[in-house]
Amino acid sequence: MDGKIGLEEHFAIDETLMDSAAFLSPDVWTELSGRLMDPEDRRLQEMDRHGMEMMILSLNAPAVQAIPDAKKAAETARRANDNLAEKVARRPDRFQGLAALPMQDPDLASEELNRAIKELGFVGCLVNGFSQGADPDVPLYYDLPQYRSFWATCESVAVPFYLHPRNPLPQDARIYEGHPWLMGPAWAFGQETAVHALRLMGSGLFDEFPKLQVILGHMGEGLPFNIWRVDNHNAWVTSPKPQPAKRKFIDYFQENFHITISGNYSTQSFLAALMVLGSDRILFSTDWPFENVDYSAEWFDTVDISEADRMKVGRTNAQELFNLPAD
Ligand code: GRE
Ligand code: ZN
Repeated sequence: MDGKIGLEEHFAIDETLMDSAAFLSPDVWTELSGRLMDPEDRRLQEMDRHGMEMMILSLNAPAVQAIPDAKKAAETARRANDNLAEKVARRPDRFQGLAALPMQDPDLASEELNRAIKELGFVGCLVNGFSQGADPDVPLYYDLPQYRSFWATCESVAVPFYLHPRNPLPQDARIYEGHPWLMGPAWAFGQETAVHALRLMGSGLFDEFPKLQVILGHMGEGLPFNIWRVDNHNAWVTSPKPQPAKRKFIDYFQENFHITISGNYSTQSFLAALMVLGSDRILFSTDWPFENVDYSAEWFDTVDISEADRMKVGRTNAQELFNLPAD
């Protein structure tokens, strides 16, 4: 279909570029770094060739989240966001922006989110999993109490928060020892991000801020397939549930989350996700430059769903979620 909109579409700036180097073998680094630093020539060609009208761009990973000094993290986020604002200003019809945020410090993150939305005209934010702060060995997950003020800001500016993957820290990755091929996009990204999303749900965050919208990539990082069991585990045990959340996990998943198909072009998984979330909460994306645009576009254009659903997932859900002009 023509007019597709993608929202997991990355770029890099000089100081974050090398964060992506370790994920791919050195022989493809020339290609990948070229894609990440491309001044929107190649990107536009790919989009034109595959019926993609718009990319909502975001910084590569883990970038800002892995800078333990909060002030430095905030400066890097500002530079990345200013760079992205220039890309958007050159072609606002083809590019919009998601803000990078220094989540090491909830106040600095709120400040940068406000600036990005109100001054730069961004349509949301994208954060690469937990942040490393003053003690870089302690992952800071955003269900922690100090983040409630940030979430209040996020709800007040009324934009979605894309929770993008990063790898677990080495001390939390011992299960992968000797199996490095399971790190990154193969498995560890999804596991890490799914648990983070479940932490947000279980913490009661969405009881306090029921309008928040969190986006997960990669067909929902496994959650559509598994969330039923999170709610159901040993259902005969009737003692009070220990988590602060007032409702079932599935309720938050269906009301406070959207997912994208980025990098996960499994028809079986897509159909399962459609049954769990419905076609209003699933959105097209490619995960360029880590995936090719053609992989995503050619699969999505022909996958066996109704044309009404294809239009929603490919385009109109993004227009609604990000308040883009409707057709
Ligand atoms: C991503 O952004 O999703 C990503 C990376 C690195 C490797 C693969 C991948 O940041 O999909
Ligand atoms: Zn990505």
